[in-house]
Amino acid sequence: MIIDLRSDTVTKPTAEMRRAMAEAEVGDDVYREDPTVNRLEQRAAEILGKEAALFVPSGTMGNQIAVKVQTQPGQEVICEERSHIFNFEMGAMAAFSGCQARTIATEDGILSWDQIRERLRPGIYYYSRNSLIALENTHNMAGGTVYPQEVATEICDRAHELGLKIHLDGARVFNAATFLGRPVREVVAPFDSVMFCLSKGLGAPVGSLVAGTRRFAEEALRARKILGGGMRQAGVLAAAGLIALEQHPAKLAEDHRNARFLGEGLGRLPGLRLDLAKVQTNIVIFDVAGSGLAAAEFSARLKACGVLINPISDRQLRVVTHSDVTRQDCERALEGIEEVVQKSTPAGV
Ligand code: TLP
Repeated sequence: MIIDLRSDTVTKPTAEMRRAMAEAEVGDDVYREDPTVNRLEQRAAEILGKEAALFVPSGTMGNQIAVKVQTQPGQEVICEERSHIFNFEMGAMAAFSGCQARTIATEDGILSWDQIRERLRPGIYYYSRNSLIALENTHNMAGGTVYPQEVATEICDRAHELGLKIHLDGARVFNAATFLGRPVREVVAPFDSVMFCLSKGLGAPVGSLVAGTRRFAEEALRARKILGGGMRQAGVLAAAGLIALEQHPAKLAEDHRNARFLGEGLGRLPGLRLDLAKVQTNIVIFDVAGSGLAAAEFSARLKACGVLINPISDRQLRVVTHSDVTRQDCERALEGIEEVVQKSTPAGV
């Protein structure tokens, strides 16, 4: 049996999801006539405490819709240097919205208002205008780190005073809420728009939501259609999404406990390094340089032991726990990792 820790996107729909998908009441969602999609959007808006939400096929589309709706061509979007919206969306903010990213490097993925303030453009006509700030919570490539709520709130409040909009890439915001022990609506309250994924820790096969004011959602609907994201009988997907949204947030704490278990185990192995303080949610990033192996080679050897973990740089790998891996799977994964380390660690390390 393969243990797949490459991402929380790999989960398969549960039996209950599959049943709900088979039985879903559907209609043409481009006419806004799919009752299951409408129900999902309504529930998502309620849970987030936003006026309206729109079902989209992917997190990438949700993020890019938020950029499109809240910027003009030629403007700058401020984001963290390792953010998904900047690194893994193929320059979409330039291609689709005509915007350039102004990135800020941080150690832990968490921006502060002071760092943002320093990068804001002066209001002189020959500068690009800032219009949008995009935060990522949890921050994926920093290792699933979480914004302290007061840091996020300060950024939003100060930005609003200057007339800037704030988008939250909340692909894993339910993980952030779990870590903070707060309702997700509190976590997203200060943001103008928020995207979250059903298809990550929440376990649904497909889909994300993007939410904000009613006016934002109306514009988002147009942007979704331009991107080719107008789906038809999408209720079959929304049905699984509803189960993910209602039931799975409560299960995330277990993924977090498993990640910590893995993090602690990895920390005990010679040749591996990681910062346990950053293991806050369901992601563990660890450095294998001390094992004498490049991350890609480490990953290939692990695969031969039946454990899938992706490299994210020459020396780092990323583990992501999710609802399809148990504590026992994590124990087995640690054994596999130990085996790779034992066969590779240079003597004396
Ligand atoms: N993340 C994926 C990969 O693309 C890296 C993963 O395996 O973690 N925002 C954040 C913070 C994300 O982590 C992701 C996907 C997205 C947006 C995009 O979501 P999708 O894949 O649905 O377009």
